[in-house]
Amino acid sequence: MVTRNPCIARIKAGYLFPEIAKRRREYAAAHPETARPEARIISLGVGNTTEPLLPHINAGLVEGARRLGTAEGYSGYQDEGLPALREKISRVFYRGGFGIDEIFISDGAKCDIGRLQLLFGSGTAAAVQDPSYPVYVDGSVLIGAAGGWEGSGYGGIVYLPCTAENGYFPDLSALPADSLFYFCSPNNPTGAAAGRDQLGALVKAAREKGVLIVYDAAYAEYIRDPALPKSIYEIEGARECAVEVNSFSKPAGFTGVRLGWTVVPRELRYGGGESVNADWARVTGTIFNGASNIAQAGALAALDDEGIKEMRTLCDFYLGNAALIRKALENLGISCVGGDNSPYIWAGFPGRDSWDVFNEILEKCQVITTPGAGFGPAGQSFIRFSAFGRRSDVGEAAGRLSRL
Ligand code: PL4
Repeated sequence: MVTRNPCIARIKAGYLFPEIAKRRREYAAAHPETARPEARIISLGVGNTTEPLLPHINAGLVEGARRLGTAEGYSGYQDEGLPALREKISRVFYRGGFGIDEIFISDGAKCDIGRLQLLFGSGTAAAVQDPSYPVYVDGSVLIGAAGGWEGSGYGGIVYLPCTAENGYFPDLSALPADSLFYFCSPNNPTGAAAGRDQLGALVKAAREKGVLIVYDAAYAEYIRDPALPKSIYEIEGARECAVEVNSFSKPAGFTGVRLGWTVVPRELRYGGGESVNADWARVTGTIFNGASNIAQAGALAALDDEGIKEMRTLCDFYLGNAALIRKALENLGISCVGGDNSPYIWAGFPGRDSWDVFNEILEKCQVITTPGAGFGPAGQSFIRFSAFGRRSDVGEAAGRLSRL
């Protein structure tokens, strides 16, 4: 018989979001009254978009599908992505600063994070913001990432706490040399968006320590403070130390359509001088066959002037939800951050176990949330509230929070 990859035994038994879905199902089964509209369970848990696609972007998708049914418009494999889309991403998000060979179209940021981990193998230490999106840690454990870290008993990952005490920005002196650092801004789950000086310090530390930053900008379009950078490449020197993953999921509502991209600058090198860009082309060329051409047509429309306006409208809508949730929590005296440049609110319940708070909110309010401990040790005693939801549901959930 074949043997199991031993790394699989080292990841936590259940991935966070399916675990929450399971608890929701169990609660609903044990509480038949939740079938009644007034007692229905409302989710402020997983960050899943709920609003219909906006018209211009939707028309782009429809037209993309229509063209595939014509001799002139048909297209097959597109490997790294449609050149027109790569050029447009460069123009809209990076002021034309990247060539199309530096922008790789993907089926989403999460998928590329998983594939990126193949570039570095098991010998490279991985560091994460703590708390952070669980894929960075679980994916690192799956490829057997190890090194530079002792005693936590979990996977060879260095956790850099991001707490109220340090303004949700890590102590960079603890960043291990020659490691991979997953950095997400605006952060999931804390909602903290790093400032220009902070990202400047990050890039400086990465260059001094030989660290490669995997910068996850999946929520960049939620930034409303014009002083905050939306891309790591707004910082000088980042091309030599960072890749950036991004996605149409949260700004365009493409969570189900599936489309993202990764920027791998030509200047980026491993310690041995080899090109990361060339390896990424090789890896994706080998194990990825390109994103849907229909989704890419939708993304092209999203990057038209009209599409950009629609993305802003959609993000503003979810930020409106975030404001409602945050106000409801603050009215209860619960201290929160986030929700202003991000669709997540990070609420503190000092001294409490976050799964216990999750259960209490579910039982008293029939509202699903995400327990902070699922994002890392520093998430204990916190709850993440997602602002993705129908406005009527979010208003109802915010009202029910007064039962806490
Ligand atoms: C549940 C920081 C959500 N099943 O849609 P993608 O693949 O382009 O982007 C996923 C993604 C990438 N980076 C960050 C993210 O927060 C997410 C999505 N996270 C959440 O609630 O934390 C959805 C989670 C989904 C999943 O596992 O990603």
